[in-house]
Amino acid sequence: MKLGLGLYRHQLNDEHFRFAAQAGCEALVIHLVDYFKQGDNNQPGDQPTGALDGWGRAGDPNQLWEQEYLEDVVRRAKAHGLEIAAIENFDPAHWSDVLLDGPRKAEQLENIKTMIRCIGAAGIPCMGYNFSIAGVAGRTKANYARGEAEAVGMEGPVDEPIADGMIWNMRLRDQLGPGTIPPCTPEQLWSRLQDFLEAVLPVAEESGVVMAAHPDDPPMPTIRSTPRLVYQPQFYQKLIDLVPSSANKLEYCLGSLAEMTEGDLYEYTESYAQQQKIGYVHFRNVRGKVPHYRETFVDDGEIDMLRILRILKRNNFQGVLIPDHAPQMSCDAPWHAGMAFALGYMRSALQIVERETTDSK
Ligand SMILES: [Mn+2]
Repeated sequence: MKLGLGLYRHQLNDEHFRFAAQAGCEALVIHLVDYFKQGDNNQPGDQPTGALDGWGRAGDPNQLWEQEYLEDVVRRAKAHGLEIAAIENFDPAHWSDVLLDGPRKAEQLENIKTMIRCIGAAGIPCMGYNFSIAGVAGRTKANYARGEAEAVGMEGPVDEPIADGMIWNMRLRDQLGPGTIPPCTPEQLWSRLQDFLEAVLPVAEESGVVMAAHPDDPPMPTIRSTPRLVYQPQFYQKLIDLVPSSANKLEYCLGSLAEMTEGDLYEYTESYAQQQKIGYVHFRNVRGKVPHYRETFVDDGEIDMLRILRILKRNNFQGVLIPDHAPQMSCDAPWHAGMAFALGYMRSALQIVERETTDSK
């Protein structure tokens, strides 16, 4: 197993690569979407939460990620001993009509295939995605974590409809509305996911890229009056079985999974790990379940993190674990301190588990 760090687009520079290397990371998961562009409600130093008008402005639908740019990031990270293990999240502008079944769907699917070929050619082995209309929405931020550290949580359902012009919690244009996005049933959304996977997975296989699906965050049956796909652990199995492929895997978010109301996290982690379906891991902890939960420091939540690592090791998981989110610590560099704390814990936990022999558990 490898220790990794997730970096936002504005952090893809030598300073942050050094920070990751100093914490003992071997890998990075990078975000190419700028969640903070024209986003007055977002602090670029932390994970985005935003308000009802979303995180910020999505990118240009016609400006695709280019192989040259990806190769440059890979090269710059490699200079610090870091591999790029995955890209996390498509730009909403790149697949808005894939999610909404809109008029540009066929064109956008072709664009996504083009980008996956570039990702593979640049030597990046995984693309993380979250197939969702509302995206990561409806959460709150307050001094929820230990020692009054600022963290993200949920304070009940959020079902205000989404204004036309928004998708995946970002704005496709400056002026939203006047109406709301068209309604969608859960069956329609599963069918859209199937179309997406059937189009993309053969190209991903050819390109040496794994597609890794994040569960819904927060894992509610609906957010903002739109259905969700993976809001209980068994729906991950449904996603795997929907389009069988060696490239169809999971962006295994322990936090979102633990926030779900059903299932035993350790049992189904064993099952998904045994099937070799875990692409990479969001290694974070939480207290409570939807619609009332709090993100916590990695050592302070309800998940037994060492037990998870032992399950992953027993099933020969060799991929990357990243902190995902961490509470902000009170100092001049709240994001860095929160991440350094999580990475230190993770490095220690990994050393403990890697040194155990199989028969000593
Ligand atoms: Mn996550």
